[in-house]
Amino acid sequence: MATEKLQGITRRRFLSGMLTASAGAVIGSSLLAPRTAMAATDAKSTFSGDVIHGSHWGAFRAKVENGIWIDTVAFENDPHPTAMLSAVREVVYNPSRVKYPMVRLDWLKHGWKSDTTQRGDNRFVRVPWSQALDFFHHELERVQNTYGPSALYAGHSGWQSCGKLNTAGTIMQRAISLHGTYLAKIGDYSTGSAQVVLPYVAGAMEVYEQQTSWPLVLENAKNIVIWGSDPIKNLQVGWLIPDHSVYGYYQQLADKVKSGEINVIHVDPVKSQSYKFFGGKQVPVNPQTDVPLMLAIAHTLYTEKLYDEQFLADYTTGFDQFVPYLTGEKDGVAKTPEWAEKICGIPADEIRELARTMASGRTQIIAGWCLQRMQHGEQYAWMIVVLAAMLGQIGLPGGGFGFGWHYNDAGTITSAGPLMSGFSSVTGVEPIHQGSYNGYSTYIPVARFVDCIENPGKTIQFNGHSVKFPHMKMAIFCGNNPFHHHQDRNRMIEAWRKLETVVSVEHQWTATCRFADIVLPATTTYERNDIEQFGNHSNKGIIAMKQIVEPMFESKDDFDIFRELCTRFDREEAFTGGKTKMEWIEEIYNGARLQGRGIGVRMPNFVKFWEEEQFVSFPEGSEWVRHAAFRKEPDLEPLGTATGLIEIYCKTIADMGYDDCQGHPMWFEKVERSHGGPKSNKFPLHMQSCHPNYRLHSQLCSSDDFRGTYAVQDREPVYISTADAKARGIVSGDIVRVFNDRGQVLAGAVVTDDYKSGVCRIEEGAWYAPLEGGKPGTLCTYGDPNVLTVDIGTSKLAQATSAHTALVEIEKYTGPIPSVTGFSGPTEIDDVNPLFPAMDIA
Ligand SMILES: Nc1nc2c(c(=O)[nH]1)N[C@H]1C(S)=C(S)[C@@H](COP(=O)(O)OP(=O)(O)OC[C@H]3O[C@@H](n4cnc5c(=O)[nH]c(N)nc54)[C@H](O)[C@@H]3O)O[C@H]1N2
Ligand SMILES: Nc1nc2c(c(=O)[nH]1)N[C@H]1C(S)=C(S)[C@@H](COP(=O)(O)OP(=O)(O)OC[C@H]3O[C@@H](n4cnc5c(=O)[nH]c(N)nc54)[C@H](O)[C@@H]3O)O[C@H]1N2
Ligand SMILES: [Mo]
Repeated sequence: MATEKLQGITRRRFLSGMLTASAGAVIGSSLLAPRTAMAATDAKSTFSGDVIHGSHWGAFRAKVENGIWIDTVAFENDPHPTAMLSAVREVVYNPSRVKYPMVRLDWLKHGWKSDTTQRGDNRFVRVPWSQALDFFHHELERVQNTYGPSALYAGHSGWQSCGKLNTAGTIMQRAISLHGTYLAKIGDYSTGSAQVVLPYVAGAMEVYEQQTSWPLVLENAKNIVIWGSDPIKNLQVGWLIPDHSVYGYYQQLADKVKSGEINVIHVDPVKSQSYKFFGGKQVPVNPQTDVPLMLAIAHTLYTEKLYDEQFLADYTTGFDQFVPYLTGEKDGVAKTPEWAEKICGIPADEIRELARTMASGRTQIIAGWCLQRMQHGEQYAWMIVVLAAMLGQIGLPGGGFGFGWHYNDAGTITSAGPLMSGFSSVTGVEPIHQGSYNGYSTYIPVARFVDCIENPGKTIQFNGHSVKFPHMKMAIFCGNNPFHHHQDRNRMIEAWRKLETVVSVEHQWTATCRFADIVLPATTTYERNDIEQFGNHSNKGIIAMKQIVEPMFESKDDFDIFRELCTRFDREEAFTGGKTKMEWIEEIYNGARLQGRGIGVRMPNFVKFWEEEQFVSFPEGSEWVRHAAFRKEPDLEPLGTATGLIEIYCKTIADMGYDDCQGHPMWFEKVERSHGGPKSNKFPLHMQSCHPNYRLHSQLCSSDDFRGTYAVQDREPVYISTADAKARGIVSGDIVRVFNDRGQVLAGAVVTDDYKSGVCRIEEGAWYAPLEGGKPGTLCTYGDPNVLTVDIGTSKLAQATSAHTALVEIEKYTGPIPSVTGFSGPTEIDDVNPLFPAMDIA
């Protein structure tokens, strides 16, 4: 651990796990004084010892003394643990813990007729569990009977904890769908536009799939182009438990870059963690202008005849329709490097050089997701495929494109072990309520959900369909945090007032809890038993996730919360399937064991696994090349597109007739864009809200001690370039106000040469901490970037989030400095009659 003085503020910085030789050196010693543990625990257990568990940050052994978790040691089979692991213990004990079932003050008085402008002022009343669940059930009944299923929104998903049994969102959906049908969501925030466009273009979503094995890439690639991706930062976490072995390959890549064997190019306006880790050359493109840059590369490949005509003929369709756009024959604008330079900021000669380099040998394109999380994000994903098709190396080791390299241990070799199934949201039991949707859509694109609340009756286009927004009246959130992840916070606060009842099932008192009516305290994964696969794409084995400490306060497992809800409408048996939680874990394990037997992988029986071994590892699998089967036998292994080929021109999309996503990839101007684009006169800085280096979204933000290692004067850092800071009289350590027409936040300045001038960043997941809770436009005292982002769909095709289309201005903050409001739990009002005689929820 290094201690660094920064403008009078001490910022403890943890060395990143992957940079150190031994795991023990990072996580082993107690990094954090366990003061929160001592202060908050109500441990009844006197257990002392080590407990194995797993998380999105990796597997570990918790050291427990007298029922209190005091330290965290990385799992011995994790060669590159993340520093974030030291923050997970705090999730159990921190002051933001949801302790009891709570009901919002005015909702308790007036039920669904409450004053919804009170939401967000954080006044809540503690109620008994039975009462809270009665309210919940009552509201489900009322909404189904009064409005029908389209008024109930219960499909929202998110980064619930891992564990094959306790998947919070699945549990919630299983219980709610036993009661009634509801308004569902489609898509996700992560890859919302790529996952809609790529099946038309490349036949698969591409984003969540395994990638070519790293050993083959290291052996065959001459160039690796990392386009808007930061794998070193983003591979720290996984959807399941990451095993972090992939960092070994990145270490080898670093060696090959150093020795000149592999040439890495990072197309990124920022010097990323990956750039710093394995080096290479940076192409600092202006934000949101990658499509012009790619078009100019394509133009160069075309005019200099550097493209693979044979590959285009054999494996693709529609190049002919794309060329007239490229040359300008179609719209009078040739997409030359000179044309692109003015938009993307990269000199024309450098663009030509980049094209020639990419065509000079085997080139692997590694594409990230941030770029498809902006307006017209579909075009970027599509254009990456077109470039790779022109280079003609799709399906060769170390060539072609991949959209999932920075995610879930991708590029590791998948083991030969069985895959565990998990608890399911589907029971086969009919719901009690199956009312009519009254002509409204049965689903909404997930990132349009606030649009839906705000504009009932409005019809939008989505992927060739019309979606008519229903009147949403009740929403349930479990295992996600919309008051961090959704865009344009102030618009959201106003729209939210139209909802009659909001339920949040959580273990951290997030802003979503503050804006809910009924808050139910869930256990953390560390307070219950579960089982999970170790390694995502790698599937290295199975690990026991054993309960570390007793559930704190009145928290209950999601499983029990929803089981008890189901007893209220006589569906408990259907919910549990007649099994206890431990029986489910055993069944899930035994399913894998049986599968293992079929493929020659022997696993111990459950008791031996659970009580003694606690981890089984699987034998090595074989190396694999993405798209190789298609390249080898395009007729026998066609892609899942309409033609079975890569679609450079897509008739299906063209026939939808959308102005903002047409038959082939194109450059569209954005509603706002830095470096001379729209609105840049008023708000000159492009604000990135990339994924955090020291959190998983909003998770771990409430770990006070860990937050103290990166916060600046208690605020979320805003990274700003040296030139932009100087022009504004800002130095590192200053509290600044970041603002635009949508809102304003305080943040702590970190001035850095890593950022191109005109680009700044506040990492997503910083908790919303309003100065005046519930008031639209109020100052956020901590630095939630989604106060500043725009809430529009990417296009009519995918309607995904456009979070990364956002301009801001930054100024030194000179007003009175408010304390941070976000991390202290609810304001408990206790002078309300506990029998709730005034409640009028009928
Ligand atoms: N501006 C901007 N916004 C973004 C993004 C961006 O790049 N920029 N990225 C988007 C992306 S890609 C994503 S995936 C989303 C992420 O959005 P979310 O998935 O909503 O983010 P998390 O902070 O992981 O929220 C998970 C919540 O579940 C809770 N939780 C954890 N375990 C349990 C459990 O066992 N039971 C229950 N009941 N709750 C639990 C956690 O405490 C936490 O509050 O954010 C999106 N928002
Ligand atoms: N540590 C950590 N890792 C995570 C997560 C986390 O919360 N924390 N979340 C996980 C999840 S749910 C997801 S969806 C993925 C997200 O994965 P991504 O969306 O790919 O990740 P980001 O970090 O947002 O952005 C990646 C890179 O894009 C660059 N970039 C931004 N704008 C532009 C641009 O206009 N042009 C170019 N060329 N580059 C640009 C950024 O500078 C950054 O280096 O990460 C996963 N991994
Ligand atoms: Mo995501």
